[in-house]
Amino acid sequence: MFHLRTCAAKLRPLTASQTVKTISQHKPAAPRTFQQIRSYSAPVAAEPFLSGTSSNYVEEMYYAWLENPKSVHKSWDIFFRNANAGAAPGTAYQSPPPLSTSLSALTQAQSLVQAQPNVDKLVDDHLAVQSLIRAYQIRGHHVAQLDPLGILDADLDSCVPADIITSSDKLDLAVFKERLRLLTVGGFYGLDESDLDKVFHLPTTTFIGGNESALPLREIIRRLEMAYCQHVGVEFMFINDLEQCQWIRRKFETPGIMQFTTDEKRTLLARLVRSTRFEEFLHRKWSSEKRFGLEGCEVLIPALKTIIDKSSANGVDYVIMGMPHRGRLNVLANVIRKELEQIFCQFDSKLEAADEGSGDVKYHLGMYHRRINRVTERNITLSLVANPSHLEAADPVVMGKTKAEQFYCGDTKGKKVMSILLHGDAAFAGQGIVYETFHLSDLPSYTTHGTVHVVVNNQIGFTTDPRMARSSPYPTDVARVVNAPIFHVNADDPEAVVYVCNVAAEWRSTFHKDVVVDLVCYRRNGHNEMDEPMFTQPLMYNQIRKQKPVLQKYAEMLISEGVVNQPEYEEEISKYDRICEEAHARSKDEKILHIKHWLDSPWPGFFTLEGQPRSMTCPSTGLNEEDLAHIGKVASSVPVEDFTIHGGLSRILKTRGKLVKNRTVDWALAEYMAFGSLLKEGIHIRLSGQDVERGTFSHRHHVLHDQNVDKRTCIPMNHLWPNQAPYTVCNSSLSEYGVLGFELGFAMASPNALVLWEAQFGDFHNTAQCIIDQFICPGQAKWVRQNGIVLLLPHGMEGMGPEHSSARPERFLQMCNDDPDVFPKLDDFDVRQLYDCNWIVVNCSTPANFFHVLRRQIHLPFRKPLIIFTPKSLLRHPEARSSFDDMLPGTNFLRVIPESGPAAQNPDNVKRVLFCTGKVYYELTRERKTRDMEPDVAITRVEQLSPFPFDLLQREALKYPNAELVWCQEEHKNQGYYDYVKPRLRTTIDRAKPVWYAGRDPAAAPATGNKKTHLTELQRLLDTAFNLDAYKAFS
Ligand SMILES: Cc1ncc(C[n+]2csc(CCOP(=O)(O)OP(=O)(O)O)c2C)c(N)n1
Ligand SMILES: [Mg+2]
Repeated sequence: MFHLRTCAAKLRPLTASQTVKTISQHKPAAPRTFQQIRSYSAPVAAEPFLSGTSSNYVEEMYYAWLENPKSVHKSWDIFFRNANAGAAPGTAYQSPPPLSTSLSALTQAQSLVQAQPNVDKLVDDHLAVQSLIRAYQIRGHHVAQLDPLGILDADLDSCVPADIITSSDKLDLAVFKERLRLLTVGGFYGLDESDLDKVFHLPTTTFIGGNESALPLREIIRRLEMAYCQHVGVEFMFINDLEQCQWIRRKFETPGIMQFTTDEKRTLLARLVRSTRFEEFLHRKWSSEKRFGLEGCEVLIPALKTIIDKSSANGVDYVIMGMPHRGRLNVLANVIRKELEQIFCQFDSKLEAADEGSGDVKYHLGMYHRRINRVTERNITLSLVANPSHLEAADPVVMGKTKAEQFYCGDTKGKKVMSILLHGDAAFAGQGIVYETFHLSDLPSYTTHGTVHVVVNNQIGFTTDPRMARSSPYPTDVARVVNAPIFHVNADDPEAVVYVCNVAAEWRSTFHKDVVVDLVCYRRNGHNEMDEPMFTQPLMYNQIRKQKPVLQKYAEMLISEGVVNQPEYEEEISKYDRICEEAHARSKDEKILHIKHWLDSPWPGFFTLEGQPRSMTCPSTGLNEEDLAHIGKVASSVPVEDFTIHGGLSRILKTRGKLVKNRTVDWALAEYMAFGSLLKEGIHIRLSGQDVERGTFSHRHHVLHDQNVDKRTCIPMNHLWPNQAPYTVCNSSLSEYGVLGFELGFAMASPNALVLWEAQFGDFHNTAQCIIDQFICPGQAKWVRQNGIVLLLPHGMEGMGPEHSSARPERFLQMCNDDPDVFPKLDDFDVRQLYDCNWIVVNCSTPANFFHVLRRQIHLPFRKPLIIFTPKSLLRHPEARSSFDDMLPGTNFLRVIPESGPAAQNPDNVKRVLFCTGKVYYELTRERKTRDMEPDVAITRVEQLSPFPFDLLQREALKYPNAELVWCQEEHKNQGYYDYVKPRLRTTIDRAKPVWYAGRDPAAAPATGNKKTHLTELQRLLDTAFNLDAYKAFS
């Protein structure tokens, strides 16, 4: 196979003007009709019927005949065959045979046709040309010159597809001829060299003709090469929508389309100056600091600015961005326009942080900025979401935030708010979250109506060569699953890059679908500025050393074109250098670092101007009787007419109705009450996760389905109050990482929404661990950004096996920031302790407490993530019910539910206090009753595990002076809550007594798969809990 890629030395940007020039040089006389195409010796005009307007008709017949000779009348068939075969003037036409045609007349006509072997070739050749055009459209990108270094193939394959002819003025004619010969001999198209100057009609699926409808083959090939095999490789033919394919073809095939005005070229140069000189400035000032510079892809800055300009011109006024480390500071400085001094002072190692928390390194911080777009003179808000080092993890977060911003401004079509995601080549191909995020892109409750993805494809990931980093041809192949067009572009051709970015932005505003720009570039330095790339990529880096920076190349080109002159260019450079120097001087005045200046999602009005909560109190989260009754009524009815629900559901609603009548709630009703009341208060609620609409355990039923009308649904929660906030409940795709990230992003946009993500079973949050570890747990500490997301994690040992039992409370508790050994010095544990914590972890044992904790989440004057271990069997447990009395005004969430039975009446006689949380409480009380030990054993429920209720548990522990203290859990000893609770409980009593353990033994798996073993284990733990001699041997 020939390797026809050109080497780097042959690379030069092909400008629109060149394109136009070369095309016009080869331009053939404009052929319109078939007789000219073939230059027949017999002008068909000599035919008596061919005159004036009839020629259009004849043309139409001819094209129809070309496609299918049988589609036209026999007389036309014969006529065209004769004409094409070179019949003498006036003889091509033969009267149609009369109906009673004699066999001899037909035979005569047929013999004339058969006598013309060229006829079949004509048809075949046209078909061959159509196939050839299609081959370029499908596979042209494989031979596009995408690598600025000229050493790697962007698709990791040096072969030229067998059905593409690569002629080129750049290529050796002999090579071209050989290739053509191979194609001919191989019989691919049946074309040969002699066909190159024949003129072919162009199908409607190409725009290479411009105003021409036919071109010589040589020109067809040349124009296809111009469109598909230069510095842009367009991957789009997998899109199964004709209009979209046509749109893209028009954008890339129309001759001369890639034209730039002088002003546009100058703007592009100025942007390249900024991008390049910014990195150079940082390098000059802090040569040994890591900054993950953009060198080798400086074109990213004009690329992003183009996308933003174009989108702004199309009506977008808010762009939310996510990006990894590479070039982040440059994007902050030159795209978002963060003050340079704020960036520079991050390099000062002596500056102290003014904010609480850990802070984060400078190339992870976010930003929010509203300004005028200089090109469109329209206001634009730009936000770059802070991100962890975990590559691509911010993708769904950006999407969620974008969705929320669209939601809050009523932008139902994504016309005003959009997202841009940046990626590295290795991460884009390697990280599964990219795929998960793509799969959210077209789901009604998750779509952001198109994201523009930009890949900084420097053809390396740290030290790993792409051939070791992915199995797909391109790093962008994942985008094909959603039919997103992918534009690969040589990043050393700034005009091609800007053109492609314009098309990408236009695509997004036209079709509201994702699109990918793959900037094929290189990395001039190592992975970071301290890294030595020659260890692992010696040849590549030898080439890189020889590579002229793109700014220099482009400046030289514009100077040679007379677009700018040398002094103007130099002045542009010194102007920006001066800006940097002045900002650097100012940065020295900064005395302190404020991470809050890097906030990506400010919540105006929610905090004081100093960023503090407006109060440190939380009102009662109770609700008046009428509202409880009203919500209960709606929850147990179908609020629309003529709507038939499933019989089983009717029974469920009836049961709900009875509960409401008895002033009681179960779990589902408690959730209804919490949601319904917050909606009345204007709080938007969004509940998302797998199968949440009905509820995995079929207890929720927030979306009713008409049994007779397909897709007719009703959400009673949206029929509660006249001016209520909207309720969104949405079944998600089967993704935890993506969807949790999305909801976290949604919750970032506003404090006035209750955003909940429910795991199907608690342990499935495993696959979203990155969002939990990198964003939810430390988000505020790293980025001074609060977030009130709620995680509902079904948890509990029900004999269902190891996989569905544990939401892994131990992991969440291990990441809580409260000190196990220090009793907090606080006047107010109710609110202040919550303010100090990194997240709240609860396990409610009653529906009322679940109701309160959801409402408290919004009524707190600040936002903290809330992790709730939710029950399974308790959803239907007859004792797991709460009275309206526990939800009325004046009631609140109970951090601890103390013993209130006989043991509490005579505390001195109590021999043991069992501390527990969640569902095991019901097993313990039943067992205690069976054993008739109510006066001997007190059972105290810890409802809020973290922050730990030191104050209340101290009270409980001291109340029973003669009792042993035991932590009882159904989980295994190395799991659950024990390790978290034990030291803290001991702190409450100054370590005066031991805290014993009653529960399952340590184990590797969360639960047994054997039902009998499960029950035996349960009985054993209950035996320990109520065997008053159990710990004697140890004390
Ligand atoms: C999830 C994850 N795994 C590994 C890393 C470590 N890491 C940081 S950058 C990098 C290479 C990334 O390559 P690429 O995506 O091509 O971006 P580039 O640095 O080339 O711009 C790696 C492996 C990480 N940050 N996150
Ligand atoms: Mg890379």
